[in-house]
Amino acid sequence: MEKTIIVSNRLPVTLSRKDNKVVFTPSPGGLATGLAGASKDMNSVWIGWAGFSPEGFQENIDEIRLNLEKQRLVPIFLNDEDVNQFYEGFSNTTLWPLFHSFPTYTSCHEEQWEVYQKVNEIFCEEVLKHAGEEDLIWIHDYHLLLLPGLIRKKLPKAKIAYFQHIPFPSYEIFRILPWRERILEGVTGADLIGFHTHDDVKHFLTSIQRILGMENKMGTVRAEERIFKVDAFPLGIDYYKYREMSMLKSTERQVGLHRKQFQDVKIILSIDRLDYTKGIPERLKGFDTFLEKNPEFREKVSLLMIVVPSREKVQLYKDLKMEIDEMVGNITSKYRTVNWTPVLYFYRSYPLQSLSAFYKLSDVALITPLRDGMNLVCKEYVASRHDESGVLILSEMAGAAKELSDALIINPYNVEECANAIKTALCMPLDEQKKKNV
Ligand code: GDG
Repeated sequence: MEKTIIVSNRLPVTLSRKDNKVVFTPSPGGLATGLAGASKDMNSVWIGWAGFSPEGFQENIDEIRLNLEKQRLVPIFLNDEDVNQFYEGFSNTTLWPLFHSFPTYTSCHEEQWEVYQKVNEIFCEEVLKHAGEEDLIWIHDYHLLLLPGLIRKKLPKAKIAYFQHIPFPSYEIFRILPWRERILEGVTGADLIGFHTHDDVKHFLTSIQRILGMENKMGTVRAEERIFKVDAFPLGIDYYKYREMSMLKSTERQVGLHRKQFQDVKIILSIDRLDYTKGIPERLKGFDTFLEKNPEFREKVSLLMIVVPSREKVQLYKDLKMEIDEMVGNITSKYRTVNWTPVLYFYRSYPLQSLSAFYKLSDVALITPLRDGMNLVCKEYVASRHDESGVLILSEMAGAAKELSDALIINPYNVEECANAIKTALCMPLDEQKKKNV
């Protein structure tokens, strides 16, 4: 029987060590959320890095494999040096900034590219242990751009799909990459290549046309003996899961407790992984300007800002964390009163039900990425408002802005526009909020 083999850099669970024991925790981020539904299919397996170096834990490996096998998960173990060059290096300091159109943050190192190729080959070997030509091999994201081509060489008739969760940049930016041909030759080994938006599709098609000379007709490309298709598949969320969770008695109890504490203070919510693409300093500037220009709102509204730790070993992320800490400190010292804190800032992750309570509690969600493939947090906010109240302020740079066009759409670089949108959101009559959210 045909299987679906999901392949991504990370498994949906991450392994780590605590008190000499191996601990399993859910992996953070949108990819794990987005694929949660697909991976429930009993006829699927998921191959990915376990987030764990086996060094010193060799005797536990069989036990770990067995434990994961029960969940249809297949771990790949990488040593610390490979992780450093492949993940922190090429994936997160070359591809991530370039694909999010931050060329000045992009660094290109030959040694990291070498390890990127090597790790894609390690993934290929693991996939070949599990896949036959009748199976569907579904590869996810920019860590594995070479994998479709590598598998195609070994299994010429395999059904391969590649989906990219982050944006694809314009040709003018993509062409910067010294290994651009090799990357595109890798991806175009797939039969179906998907992105969140039509803009990403357009950018990708231009790049393969200009760099590989591949022409397309309505997204269909003929390449030697094969045909492949490129299209937009905007990723959604499990709407009913978020809706139902927000209606649970236990969630309502949590909301009640928070409400008691906040009393009549309105809450503006933001949730993101720590990342310079998420526009966190820009959001703080917008909120600061809003409080500056509208003193009558002081003590009446707080920004509840959850930042989930991510890529903490990368210098740029360490710097960003310091910048955010400092900005929150400045806003606090400028406006805080004995009874009120303007920014309630939490640098940690929360269980899903606590997020649900935050979504339900908050009058406004303020989502301001400078660039985002889709952004699922804004969709989760709307799904969690079962009475259809609440206002979403959303950056036009998020893929989701193409779908959630009833939100207050802003340019996150425009501080005044962000500040004005906050005021509009806080003053919006309930019937207008409901009209926008149905
Ligand atoms: C990439 C692309 C694209 C957040 N904090 C906690 C937590 N989360 C969950 C949210 C949401 C997910 O993580 C974040 O998803 P996003 O889409 O907002 O962002 P990325 O992680 O950057 O995801 C993005 C996505 O892939 C999917 O294709 O939309 O553009 O960058 O589901 O709820 N979950 C828990 N605790 C937290 O503290 N449990």
